[in-house]
Amino acid sequence: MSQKKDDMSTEAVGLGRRRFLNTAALTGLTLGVAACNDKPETAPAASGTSAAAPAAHASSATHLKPGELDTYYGIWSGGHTGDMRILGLPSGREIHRIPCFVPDALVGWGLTNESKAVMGTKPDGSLRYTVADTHHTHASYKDGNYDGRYAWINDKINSRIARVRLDYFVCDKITELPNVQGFHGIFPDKADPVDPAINYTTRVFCGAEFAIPLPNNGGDINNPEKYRSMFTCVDAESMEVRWQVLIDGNCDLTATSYDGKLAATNQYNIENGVHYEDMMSSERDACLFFNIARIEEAVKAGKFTTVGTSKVPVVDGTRENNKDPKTALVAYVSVPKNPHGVNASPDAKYFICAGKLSPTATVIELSKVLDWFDGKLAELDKAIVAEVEIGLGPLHTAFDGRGNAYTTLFLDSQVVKWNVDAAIKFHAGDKSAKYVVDRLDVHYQPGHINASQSETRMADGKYLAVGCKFSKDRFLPVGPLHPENEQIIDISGDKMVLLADHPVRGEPHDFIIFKRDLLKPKQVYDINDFPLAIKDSKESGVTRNGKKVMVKITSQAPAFSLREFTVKKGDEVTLILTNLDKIEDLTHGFAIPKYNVNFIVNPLETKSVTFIADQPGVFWCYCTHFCHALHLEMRTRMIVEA
Ligand code: RUQ
Ligand code: CUA
Ligand code: CA
Repeated sequence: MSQKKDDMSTEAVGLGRRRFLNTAALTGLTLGVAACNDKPETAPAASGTSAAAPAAHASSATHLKPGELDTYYGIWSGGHTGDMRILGLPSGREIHRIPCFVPDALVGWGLTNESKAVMGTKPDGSLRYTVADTHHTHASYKDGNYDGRYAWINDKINSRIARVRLDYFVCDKITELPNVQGFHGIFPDKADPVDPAINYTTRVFCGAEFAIPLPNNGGDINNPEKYRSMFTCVDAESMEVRWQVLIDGNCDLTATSYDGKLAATNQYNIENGVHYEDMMSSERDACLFFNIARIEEAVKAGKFTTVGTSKVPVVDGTRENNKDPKTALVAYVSVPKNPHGVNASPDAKYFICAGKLSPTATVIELSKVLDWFDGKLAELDKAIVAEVEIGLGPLHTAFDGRGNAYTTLFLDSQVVKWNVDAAIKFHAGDKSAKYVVDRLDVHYQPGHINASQSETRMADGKYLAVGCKFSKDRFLPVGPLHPENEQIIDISGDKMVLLADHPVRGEPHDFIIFKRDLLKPKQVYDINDFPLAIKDSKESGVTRNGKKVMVKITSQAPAFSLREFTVKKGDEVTLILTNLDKIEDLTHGFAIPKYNVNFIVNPLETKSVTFIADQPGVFWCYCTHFCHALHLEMRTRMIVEA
């Protein structure tokens, strides 16, 4: 075991390239679990890699004393639970979950009229979708750092993008992207490509992984060569879709440059294959670079089409029509077959593509891509300044701000720390350049990785979090479904030090970590933010308009403003509840037995629900959220007359 790792721990990976590609393709089929089956049963041996024993100072960092606060926020995607999660780091404690795409029983997300309006409903008022698959989450920028306004998260299943307000930690908008399926990569821009005054996020880019017939309305089903995928730009403020780019191949992960000029997507299906085998036939795939200024000029000049019933401008980014660098909207840089993550280095110079099926990382220099667009670089692939072997199954890369990259190796179950400058030197011919700095076993099969402030100009190289897809033996067994294992690693020294394991409910993918002072959350709402707010408890009561009945109630611990209210069987009841308590942490709930209603109202928040009073009788509506010594007494009687 240690011998094998030793072999891997130098640049001269002893594995024949061809043999690797063959086995990797096979292992890919079985999710590469074979690679972790040969691990010892017990905790990992440390030979050949960083010591697994935590350093004293470091381990105390993750064990906060009671009442001590974390120094970093983490924003985590929840995977197919469809939510966003907020963690404190370095402790790794989960502090909050923000429902976005799927209903949530704690807050009444998907039940209240306000949340349904965000989520989207069918003509009959029911939710359009109740499943989602969130993968990637990133936050808004200013001056190359997070500005605390928004975070975005994708839903791969239904091609939706959700925005979360980071002042209240709530989802406030969801947009469904037209003309695409399998929306996967997402990244906000960090500046405007043209106007230097706009040094903050105004666009969010979305890559679609699956190619479909365009329009997808029953035609071309049997013409896979006509299936296409698109790269989409969403307006960060309005959340409307601004434009789309038709491409060859597909989109996987997305990255953006600090100057706002370039966005990129990795592409594993250059082959435009419809079947699994077809997607792996080419030795090289691509990383696509989008020239944002040119695309927006083309849209302005009317050089676009539309697809089906969608009004969104679609520009042509296909290979055939983007050969001339001077007019190209898209540049197809080649990268080894079936790559995965693409990540922007905090020095703003490079995008790094992880090889996945290839044991390599590819370093692409952004200024050279811009040179190509300017006609100053004859051969686009000359923008590749390094392509080096780092280990088996590279997926995603994080940075420490000191020139080092940290890439997850899915098949090796390791994180490899490597130096970008040294890799560039090695690639340029200096075979004495030692670019692999360190390796650390993780448990097991890591996917995403991120370091504190890694996706900003202020990468601080303190902590690394690794999302391990398999936890196997790391936690008490709880039946067939294992939690995932999020591991926290100290990267402040030369050697990586594993600090802690955390079980997490499936299935987080991506996450970001940033200093806590970048956020200024509000803990009490502004009552004026809610059009339906009942500002005075004296406005409470029942008003009727034919069969439509409006019930206005306020809450103030430990009582609701109405002790009872009466409606008639068959009424369409809209109940509005404002929480007039303005004290931090004083949340109330409102449940109606037999009516499938329960939601919470935070301080000075207003919510409403609408239902048909179809069952006559007495229904004790009660507060579900512990608020007061008399919390149990906090109720009101709904009388439904037959
Ligand atoms: S992908 S494990 Cu959905 Cu983020 Cu790479
Ligand atoms: Cu109000 Cu419990
Ligand atoms: Ca491929």
